[in-house]
Amino acid sequence: MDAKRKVQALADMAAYVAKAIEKERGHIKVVSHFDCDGICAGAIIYKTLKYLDKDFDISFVKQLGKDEIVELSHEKNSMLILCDVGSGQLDMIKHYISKIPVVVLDHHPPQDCAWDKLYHLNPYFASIDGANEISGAGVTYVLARSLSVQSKKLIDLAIVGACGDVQYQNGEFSGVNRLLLEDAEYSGAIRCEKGLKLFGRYTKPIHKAIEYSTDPFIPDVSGNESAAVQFLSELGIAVVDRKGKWRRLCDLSKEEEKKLATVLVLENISEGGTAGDLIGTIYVLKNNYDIREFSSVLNACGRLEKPAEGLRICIGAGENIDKILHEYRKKIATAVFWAKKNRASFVVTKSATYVLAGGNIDENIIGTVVSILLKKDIKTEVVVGFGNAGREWVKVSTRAKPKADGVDLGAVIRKVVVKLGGESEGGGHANAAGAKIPKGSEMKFVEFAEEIL
Ligand SMILES: [Mn+2]
Repeated sequence: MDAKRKVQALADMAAYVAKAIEKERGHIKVVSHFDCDGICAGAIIYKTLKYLDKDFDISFVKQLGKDEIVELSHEKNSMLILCDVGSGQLDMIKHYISKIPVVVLDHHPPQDCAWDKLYHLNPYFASIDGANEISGAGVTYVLARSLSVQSKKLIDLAIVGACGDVQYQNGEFSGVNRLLLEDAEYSGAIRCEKGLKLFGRYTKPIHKAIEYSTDPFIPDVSGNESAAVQFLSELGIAVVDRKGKWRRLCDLSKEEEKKLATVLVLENISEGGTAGDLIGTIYVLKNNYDIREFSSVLNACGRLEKPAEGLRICIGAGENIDKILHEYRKKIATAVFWAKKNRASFVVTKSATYVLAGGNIDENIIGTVVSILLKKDIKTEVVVGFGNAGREWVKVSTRAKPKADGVDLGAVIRKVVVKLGGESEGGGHANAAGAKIPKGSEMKFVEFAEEIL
């Protein structure tokens, strides 16, 4: 079946789910995931239920576990809508919330479980690959279209959600996401341009875009404003125009952009990347944010535990994008600073550096922090970070240098985690993988990982 027919099949199922929502007159509780995809899904359903004039409220969860489900079961709602979560928790939902209709809009692998009050929309039922071809926001969008024609203009959020879930890979979307992108371009919700793929093309002064660049990470320039200004002036690129206004990447001449691109590409190749990482197609939203840039803003909202602020930003009611990014950078910088000062507490072996951060770096950012450390401060090919995740768990994030040969961190994580009674996250990749392990088992993790590495 081609993608178009699959989408049609999904839309047909959505029409059935939509009827249940249309009929509902009581209070609807919406619960969505707190990452970029979940925030986009939440914003899509929020706007759509507003169009329909429904009585509802929305909240976000880091995960949908037993505690969250039990808490929901005590609330007085007439209907529950779950976005970007739920398909993998059906048994538990059925057990605790069997009296009211439950709508699940999710793209994670579904449990084989159904009951008469469950309205379950999942791409799996339409032979669509939920890991790569559609996100939770995409599924929610398909449903929203069934509920209201006005929801058509929310299509850009379906794309941003997919981007946040890393379904935009090597500069491309596939399957349903690609169809959504074509629709979004056609309707003008997203425009497509070619150029240097640096964040802040329209939204930041060029020296700020350079300063904040982590891909590529420019040694002695990234993270340093005056060095960024110097870097540009050495290239003969003025940071202010004739009227004294800050210039943005979009204000540069083609020649200037080319000059800058050449230097950045060389830098990126020396880090193990390719020219294609930095030059190519850019998808720009109506608010002038690149979709990748906007999805990183929403991910920052999640990691700062401010998903509701992310929703406000999505619906154009939050003007605090810069404030959020500033706060996020500060949080990351504080954590990196801690790691640099507490190097003595790391376990360093021939194969890896183990950053035992405990309560000093939280689970939301440990992955980002170890990625930054690996670029400059860590000599080994592999880094493993441990940060507390609640009272009982520790989040483990592993990263390998792009040049690291023969290392498959996904496989390492899966093997070690089974022995410790933890849970690996997603599939895991050769260069990056994460998991949760029981608190106190960090040194056991080091021991088992060393045997494999
Ligand atoms: Mn998702």
